[in-house]
Amino acid sequence: MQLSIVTLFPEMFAAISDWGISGRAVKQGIVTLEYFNPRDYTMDKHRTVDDKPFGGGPGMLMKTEPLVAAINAARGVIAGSIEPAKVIYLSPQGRPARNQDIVELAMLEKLILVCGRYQGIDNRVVESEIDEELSIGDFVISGGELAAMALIDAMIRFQPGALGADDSAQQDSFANGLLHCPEYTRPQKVNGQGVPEVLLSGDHGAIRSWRLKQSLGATWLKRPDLIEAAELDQEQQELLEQFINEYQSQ
Ligand code: 9WO
Repeated sequence: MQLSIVTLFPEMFAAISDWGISGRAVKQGIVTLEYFNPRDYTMDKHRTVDDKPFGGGPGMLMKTEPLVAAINAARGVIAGSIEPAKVIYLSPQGRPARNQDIVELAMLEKLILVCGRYQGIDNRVVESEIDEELSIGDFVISGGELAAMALIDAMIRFQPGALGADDSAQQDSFANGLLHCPEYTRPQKVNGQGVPEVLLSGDHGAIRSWRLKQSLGATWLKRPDLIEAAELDQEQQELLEQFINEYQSQ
């Protein structure tokens, strides 16, 4: 997968290109990251990348011409392919991204991610250059880079070969749309708190069933919207009913 990133701060992306699972995927060539810095597409002596908003007020916007030039350069480098690359802008005004969006984006051969800074970009650039505006949550951060990195990391995890076999299997178990069950490691007592007995039993069937039940219960408690959307099979419905009964009798 080829990811072209339009950003004033390409160095920030070392956080994903140099570390951990995403870093390994980059080194293995599973994903290719390329950067297009609007500052490199400026024409003036001061290499200006910001500009004042019409209507006045405090704050600046990204200067339009260098931004559009950088986006077009990103399109050009990956031209020669059948399909034009999809262009995504990360902003709090975007549609909230979900796991299924990541799954679908991860299947694309190429993608252009536009990272805004300051108070954002000229709306005509959104209308003419951006295919989709995505958010990673209802909060404002200082620029699109951290949001882009979160998306990229999540997409990398769906690339074949990016995860080890163990992690791949785990990722599968998240695909059911449920929250993860509680986990415990050593020591067996922490601040006088023990570990659920079943996890020490060695009974793999019982452990699997307990974990599924806790997943369903955690999702029901913390994310009722996800339970609503999930299509639970017979076993899952029964385990959730058990969880709810036990929860309500406590
Ligand atoms: C900055 C600002 C400063 C003063 C008054 C109003 C203001 N609004 C903004 C603003 O929204 N800046 C954004 C910074 C412009 C687009 C890039 N930035 C950004 C992206 N912040 N947060 C995101 C983001 C992206 C995806 N998901 C969540 C947040």
